[in-house]
Amino acid sequence: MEIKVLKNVLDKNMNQAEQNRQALMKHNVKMVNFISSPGAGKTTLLEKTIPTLQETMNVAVIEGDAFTSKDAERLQQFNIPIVQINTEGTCHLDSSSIESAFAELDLQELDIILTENVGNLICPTAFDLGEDFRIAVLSTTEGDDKPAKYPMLFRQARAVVLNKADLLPYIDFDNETFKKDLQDLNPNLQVFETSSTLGTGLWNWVEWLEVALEKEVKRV
Ligand SMILES: Nc1nc2c(ncn2[C@@H]2O[C@H](COP(=O)(O)OP(=O)(O)OP(=O)(O)O)[C@@H](O)[C@H]2O)c(=O)[nH]1
Ligand SMILES: [Mg+2]
Repeated sequence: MEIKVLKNVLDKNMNQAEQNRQALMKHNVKMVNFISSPGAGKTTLLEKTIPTLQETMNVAVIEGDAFTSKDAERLQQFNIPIVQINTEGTCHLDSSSIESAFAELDLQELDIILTENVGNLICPTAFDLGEDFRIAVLSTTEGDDKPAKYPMLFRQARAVVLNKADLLPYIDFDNETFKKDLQDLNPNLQVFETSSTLGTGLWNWVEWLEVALEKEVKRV
């Protein structure tokens, strides 16, 4: 019985995700879904990524948080459309909340929507939002074993950003194990090493993201 209920929830989510995808394609907007544990650095990475994207594209952000609009407030400095979704304790965004966010945005005027999911390594992976691709953000302090222990996200993601690289000298993080586990899970995965606070490694990441978004345009 419970299994059936869960299946219905996921089916409903998938149907709405497909509609979201159609709406994005109609307006030629690309959407990226950023997923990580709480505090890995999604918002900080967005703070460092948006200024470059903004130079050539019309960017909007959908901020998913269980509570508060703290992250949306941090991004207000960029003068871009931001929609805050509070899930009131639920551990992930779903496709119907994204549909509601679309109603607050002028898709016609946009090129890209960056979606920051609720901080969680598991729940968001089960909910398609209609995005073009997913980015996994992992911080060094979470440990090199996280891809092996939480494989779903790393199988699905187009790229992994290993953030807080500035802390590597102070912690026990085996880069070889980390990269090998990623390779085993998903050989096509792009891996970037960044410090979003110091601003290192960001150039490669942003350049790759711009190209990946461009490819999405061609695919559509
Ligand atoms: N040392 C270091 N700290 C970082 C880095 N990136 C982010 N932080 C810090 O990590 C903390 C969490 O960063 P956020 O960007 O808020 O993380 P988040 O993933 O958006 O968090 P949630 O939205 O709550 O899931 C903040 O104190 C940041 O300053 C980094 O590259 N190096
Ligand atoms: Mg955040």
